[in-house]
Amino acid sequence: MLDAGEACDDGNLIANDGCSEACAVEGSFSLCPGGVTIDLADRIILSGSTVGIPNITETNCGGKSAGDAIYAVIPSKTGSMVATMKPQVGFNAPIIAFRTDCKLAKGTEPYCKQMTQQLGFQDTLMVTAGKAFYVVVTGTSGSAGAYTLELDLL
Ligand SMILES: [Ca+2]
Ligand SMILES: [Ca+2]
Repeated sequence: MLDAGEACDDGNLIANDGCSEACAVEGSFSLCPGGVTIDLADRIILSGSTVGIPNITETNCGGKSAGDAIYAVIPSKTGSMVATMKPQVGFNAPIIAFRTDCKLAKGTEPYCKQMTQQLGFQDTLMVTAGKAFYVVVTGTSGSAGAYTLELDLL
C-alpha cells in the first residue's frame, strides 16, 4: 500500500531492490540503462513524476521533448504482469512504453501507448524471470506530470 509521503512500496524492508526500506525510489532516471532498477517479486507501487527530469529518449508514441522516467524491472518469475498507470490531473497525454533494451531507438520498441490523463493505462504483458525490461514514462509534446505506476506479477 502506498501511504502519504511514500514514493514506492514493494512490500518489503530490503534496500537496493529499487524501493528502499524508507519507501524511497532508488537510482537516477538520468542513467540508461538501469538507472532505476526494480526487483519485482510480486508487486510494486511507484509514485513518480516526470516534471524536471532529463529528456534522454523518445518512444514510438512520442516524448521527443519530454522528460523520461525509465525503470529497469527484473521479474522474479516468468508469467504475466499487469501494469497499471494512473496519471494525476495536469499530466496531459502521458505515454508509457515497454522496451527490451533501455537504449532502443525509436521505431524498434515492441510496445508503447499514449493515454489520456482521465483513463490512464492498464495492460498485461508477458515477462521472463531474471530478464530485465524497461518501462519508459514520458509525455506528449513536452507534457509532464505525476503518476502512480503499479506492477503486479501474477
Ligand atoms: Ca525494498
Ligand atoms: Ca523524452
